[in-house]
Amino acid sequence: MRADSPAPAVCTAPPTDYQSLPSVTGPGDVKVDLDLGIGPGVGVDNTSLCFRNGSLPAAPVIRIKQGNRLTIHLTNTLWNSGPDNTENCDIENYVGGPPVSKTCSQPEQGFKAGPGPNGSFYPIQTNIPHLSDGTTNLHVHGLEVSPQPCSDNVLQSVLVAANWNGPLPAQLTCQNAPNELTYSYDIAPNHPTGLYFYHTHMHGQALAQTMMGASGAIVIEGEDDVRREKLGISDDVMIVRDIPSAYVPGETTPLVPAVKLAAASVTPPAAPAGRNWFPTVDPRIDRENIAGCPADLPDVGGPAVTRLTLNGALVNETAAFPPPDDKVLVKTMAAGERQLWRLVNASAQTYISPQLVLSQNGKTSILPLEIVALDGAPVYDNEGHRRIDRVDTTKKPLLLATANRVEFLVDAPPPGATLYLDTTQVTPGCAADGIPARRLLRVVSTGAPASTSAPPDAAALLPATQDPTYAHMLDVEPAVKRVFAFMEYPRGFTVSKSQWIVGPPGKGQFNPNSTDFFLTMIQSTDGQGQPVAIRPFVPDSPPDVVVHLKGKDSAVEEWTIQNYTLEVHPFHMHQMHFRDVTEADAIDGRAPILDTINIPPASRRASSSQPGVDTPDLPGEVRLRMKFTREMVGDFVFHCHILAHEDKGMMQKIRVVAD
Ligand SMILES: [Cu+2]
Repeated sequence: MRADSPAPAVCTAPPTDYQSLPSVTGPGDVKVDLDLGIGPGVGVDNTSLCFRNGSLPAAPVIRIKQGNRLTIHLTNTLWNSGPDNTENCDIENYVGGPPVSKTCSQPEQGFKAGPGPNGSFYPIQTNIPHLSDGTTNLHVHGLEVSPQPCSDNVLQSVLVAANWNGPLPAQLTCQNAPNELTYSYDIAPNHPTGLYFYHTHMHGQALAQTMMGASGAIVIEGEDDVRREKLGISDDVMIVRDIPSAYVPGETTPLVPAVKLAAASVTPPAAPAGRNWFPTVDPRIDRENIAGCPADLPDVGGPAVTRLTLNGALVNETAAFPPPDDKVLVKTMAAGERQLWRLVNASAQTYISPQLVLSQNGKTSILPLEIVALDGAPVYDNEGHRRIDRVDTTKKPLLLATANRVEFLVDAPPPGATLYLDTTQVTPGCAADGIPARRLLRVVSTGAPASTSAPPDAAALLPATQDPTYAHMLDVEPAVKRVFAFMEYPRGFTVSKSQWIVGPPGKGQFNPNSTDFFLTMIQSTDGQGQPVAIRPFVPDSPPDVVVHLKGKDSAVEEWTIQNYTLEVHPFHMHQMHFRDVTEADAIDGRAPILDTINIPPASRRASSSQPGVDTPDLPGEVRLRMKFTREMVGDFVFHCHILAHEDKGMMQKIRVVAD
């Protein structure tokens, strides 16, 4: 260990009630110093990570106007706490490969990938979890910036722990020290304005670091914000994070969810779509041996294993929902005030489904969500006409997968009334952990409303002109169409060393150490996408997908993402937004503009070889229009944003080339 290692930066203790987050900002270019540090968590003797900026009490909201450069100087002050916390194993090839690598403690076993109806199944290769050694890096989620080194690059950026004394990875030109890196991001003048976020993205350690709190918000500001401020509408940034249930005081191994799951919930997975240019089911995918569910396990999933925090404060839960008011985090607004709430689901594993509930004169009603933006992109149709979506969440629940954001208008409750922000129970599929309803926030208003003044008109927020950035993408014939598959294969394998999430797996419970997770291209009209093997992400490998711009400024492709598993997966593409053109979502050219999208689970069928087990039948599916541009030239990744899955290999590398 290096003798001169400074002590880690110390995080502020988490707040016990709702608090608005501090910001750093500037009129032009913005420079921010962040230290990745360590501090107390929400429970007793629990630890969290944080991004420290000077004496600010929480990770700052970084606010920058379009057309400027954001510079983040990141210092990793974490310590590697020893070899027992590290287990990095070589990729091992089950089919014909060596059974045990030099550095791994247990043999690979348990895959069944026998001959299939089409001659054979794709052979399957395995991966092994990496545990935390304090190495890190940074990703600016959703920002449309270069993937080159020293910009939004997660493949070559490596900041080792402050006390690192092992071999050093290659240093970039923007590194003054092995544990420091200066990232520069050029925000284009037409960059979509809205909510983004930063989090660590070290392959193998993304789950642990993000779940311990290593994230913060970014707001890209523009003309919308000028109009908004003229109307007297302030904004409030809300970060939802998840933590393992075992971290909460009074809860010990095995994990005890506080809230019981209802038998059914209001967020059903969508039915699989049909009618494609490719077969609905790829016969070379071994569906019979994909991780299944006990036939009696409902689609609400197994026990909940996570709890939530809101802006760092623990969201309390009681056995009955909703909890009494005195247990709920509270925020005050001025009577008559209208705000823009910018909400990011920065959870590592947990979906949310926001709902506004007004309690007045003994009656409760569900209020519509007035949605201005999703995933940092203003809502508009194929022509570029902006609008505010008024969504009745009792009819169309808003599902925020991990990493999704929503920005919506909220009016202070009338005097004497109470407004609640809930997240309703989510149905993530029988192979997933359960996600119960939670009451995130209680809002009360203070003072008397200004006489007779109605809240400002929401429509006055919108520009008179159309937004061309993502307009007319539905009119373009895609240059290439591709199909990708999410898959999970179980094996008789466990890691002997300490697992980051504690507790033995229960019936139907997700066990991150006995399942391998895959995201693989299986079809493509340009001839790529006939995998020789289904294999997890390998950082040093050649790209899995190559996009050719052929000398043009951009290329539009259509990607179909299929889910051959019995749980949800959020698909995230770095460096871009795409438009969701799945039939059910694309009506009237209203294809949502997103950077992360939930892929519904497969439908279930009884296993033909395992009694009492259901296996996947028809895959869940979404279809996306993507525009690759010159700014994206380089190597970057797309992956499942359930970070346990990403760490286990559910990720691929893409290369965009100019010719
Ligand atoms: Cu996943």
